[in-house]
Amino acid sequence: MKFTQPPEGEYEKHIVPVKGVSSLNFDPYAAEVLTNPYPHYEELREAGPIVWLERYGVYVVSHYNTVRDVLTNPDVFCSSAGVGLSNFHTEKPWRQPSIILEADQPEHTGVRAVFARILSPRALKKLTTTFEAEAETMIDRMLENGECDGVVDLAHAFPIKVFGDAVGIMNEGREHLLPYGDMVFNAFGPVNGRFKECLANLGPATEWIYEACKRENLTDDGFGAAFYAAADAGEITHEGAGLLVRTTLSAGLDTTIFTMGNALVNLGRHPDQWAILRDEPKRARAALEEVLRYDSTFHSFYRTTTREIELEGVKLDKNQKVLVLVASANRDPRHWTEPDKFDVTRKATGNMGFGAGIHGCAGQMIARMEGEIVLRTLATKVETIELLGEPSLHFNNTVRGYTSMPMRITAKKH
Ligand code: OVV
Repeated sequence: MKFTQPPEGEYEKHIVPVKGVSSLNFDPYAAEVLTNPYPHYEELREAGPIVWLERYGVYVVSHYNTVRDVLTNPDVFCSSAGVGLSNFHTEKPWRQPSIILEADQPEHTGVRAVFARILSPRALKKLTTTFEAEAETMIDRMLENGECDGVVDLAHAFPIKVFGDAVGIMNEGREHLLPYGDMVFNAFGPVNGRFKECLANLGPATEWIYEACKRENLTDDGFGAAFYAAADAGEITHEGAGLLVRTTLSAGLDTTIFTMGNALVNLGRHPDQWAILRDEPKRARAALEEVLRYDSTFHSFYRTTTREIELEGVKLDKNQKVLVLVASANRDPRHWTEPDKFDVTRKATGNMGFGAGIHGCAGQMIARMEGEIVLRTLATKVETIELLGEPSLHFNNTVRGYTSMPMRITAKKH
């Protein structure tokens, strides 16, 4: 594998390309920023709707409206140059590009339609009872023990089991899913120490994923089989079907796992908000939406300009990378009232945790379904959640979540 980005510490200082735009030495990937990014995002928003990041030679947009404008204008802000810092038009991608994430119209359109049909609400409906039964089993087991790890026993275990089964992958080797996803999400950022360490520890995960995506290794009733059936029908190629299985395994685990962990941490830290949900479990969907807004799992990705364009009064060159900070948009006081308040009763829909526009998360229906079922089942069965010590934060260039969260839970008395 060959990487064309300069190694850490050797980034040249990029000169501000135009007058009238703030230029900062800010590093959105610094460990200190990832530990608590929100005060940094506020500073960034205060510096302007579009800011030049000297260290990486990219613009960053952090205001709600600007983020939405960029995401909903895919003809100018494209995805085919990759949605990470690396520019696929000039640099070799670390893996074969995704045919849905890293593609533009018109090629993207048909692929997206096939993917959307296979993961449509109608197709998901028949999974509801299985997902609910699994959530109940896992939460009952946690209640029996009292002391448990919210991430390991639930946030991690649940998607690995139910989403893995829904795609139809083999049971053996599922421990490779998370490290692979960690690599995928680190690779949207710079080739920094975090990226290199992740790659060095990846082991056989990439090869395992490659095997898991093959038709002969999939069950005949999952999403994976459905992608291959679409290939048989001539809607996509057979290679494309395998790549769509890879998409589900790249995008569908770390994200949902971290989101459920973030939900548990934030509900554990805000007992008043937990009480509101516990007293009315039907609030689960709205509470999940507030978690996605308040502590977004996906923090950032990039777009690349296809031509010269003026954005917020700044003239951007063609082939310019723009960092789109969705987690900052979700805290922008220009859009939200008291954005730094975790409030499960607020109307958090319209948050950009799943992106926006034609590339908005294609798995958001199943992601919401998993999250809602887990939160509703918790709210139905659990009385108190007590965090035992600090949860362990996981550091990744793109996604935010926890690897461990010791807690004590008690059962509701009926
Ligand atoms: C949204 C997302 C994240 C990571 C990977 C992919 C998609 C993919 O299509 O492979």
